[in-house]
Amino acid sequence: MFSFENHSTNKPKMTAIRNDWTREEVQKIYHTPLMDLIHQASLVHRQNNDATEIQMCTLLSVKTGGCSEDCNYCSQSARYSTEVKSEKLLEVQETLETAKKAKEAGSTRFCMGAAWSGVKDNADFDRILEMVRSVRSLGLEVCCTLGMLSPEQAKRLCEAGLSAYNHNLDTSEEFYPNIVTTRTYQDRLDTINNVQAAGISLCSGSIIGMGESHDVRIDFLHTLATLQLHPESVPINSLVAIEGTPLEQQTRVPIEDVVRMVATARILMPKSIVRLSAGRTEMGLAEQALCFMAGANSLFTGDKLLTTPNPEFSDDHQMMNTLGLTPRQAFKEDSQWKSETVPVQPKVDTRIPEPSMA
Ligand code: SAM
Ligand code: DTB
Ligand code: SF4
Repeated sequence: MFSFENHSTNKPKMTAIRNDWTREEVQKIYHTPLMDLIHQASLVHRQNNDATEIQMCTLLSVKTGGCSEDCNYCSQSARYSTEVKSEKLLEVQETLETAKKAKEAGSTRFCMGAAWSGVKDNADFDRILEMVRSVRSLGLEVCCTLGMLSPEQAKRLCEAGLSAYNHNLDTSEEFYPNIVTTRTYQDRLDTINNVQAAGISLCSGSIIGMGESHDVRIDFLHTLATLQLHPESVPINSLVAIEGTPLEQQTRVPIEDVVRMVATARILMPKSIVRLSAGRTEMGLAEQALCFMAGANSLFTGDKLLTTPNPEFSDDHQMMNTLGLTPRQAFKEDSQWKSETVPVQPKVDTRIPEPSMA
């Protein structure tokens, strides 16, 4: 049982990596009074990571708009009338130029996004593989987010040098059909499994502020934290309400909810990178500092996410200087997420039973 009661050493009793969290434990952590939750998450963070380091990742939308899926939050779905128009896949050279600029600005991970439901085995995929090889040759970690992937496609991306694949569960299984109807939660889990089985680090997180309850967030966190291998990174996105989408009227998610989400993720997945993701243009320095205190240790940097604005590189450098934070180097502690023993079977309970007291 997770406990905060070890006040003598001021350390939580358990910071081992666990994937057997019960829903009740997750609920208890999530509902801990906020200042205590931040404190506990901060202790877990400092016991497991260098809390002065922040990973800086830069996004580029290499294929924008025209997507066939109906994700209610997304500016790129062809089903909604938004400002984003459908474009062709970028050329390798153009992508490489943007990656070089990101590296010069201090970014160590470059993430390429495509508004696809999934990858198809065609010339566009071959071009993506070429992009992965060229960006990797710059000495950057390379991430892609291209929608659904087959085991074979995951293998090809791994061979091309992909470091991580972003595929968000976004919310709980129960709430998912309120947000997306053109694919299932199981489709998301299948791709996640294919990514990990190929030996690629998994990046998977959530969006909060889509009208979901606290229970939905707890269910989501429970699903993620009970994966057999935790995601290497966990982006926490606050909804950017996009005009023309079904979620256009959603109000901004309160900062205390973002902090609570970050802190609970940190406690449940002590060694995963927790990334403060979409929604930062609405946050000030003090708000972001609370998130770092609660265990966030990564940012999307650069003035654009995929289709929406993000703080400027220079603003983030200034914030990090003020807070005494430094950029995390590329490929640090990479190997622990590339286990060759990643299971592809359904989960089994591997806990050793407690000895009977009778
Ligand atoms: N098409 C691929 C997919 O859906 O997996 C990759 C791109 S998709 C835009 C990547 C992620 O961006 C989504 O899963 C979601 O978490 C996040 N995202 C998209 N639109 C967002 C928005 N308006 N606000 C916050 N996060 C958003
Ligand atoms: C993630 O979790 N957030 C990023 C990245 N992974 C691909 C995307 C955020 C998108 C925000 C809305 C937009 O810019 O279109
Ligand atoms: Fe398409 Fe991805 Fe946007 Fe959904 S989130 S509409 S799959 S680009």
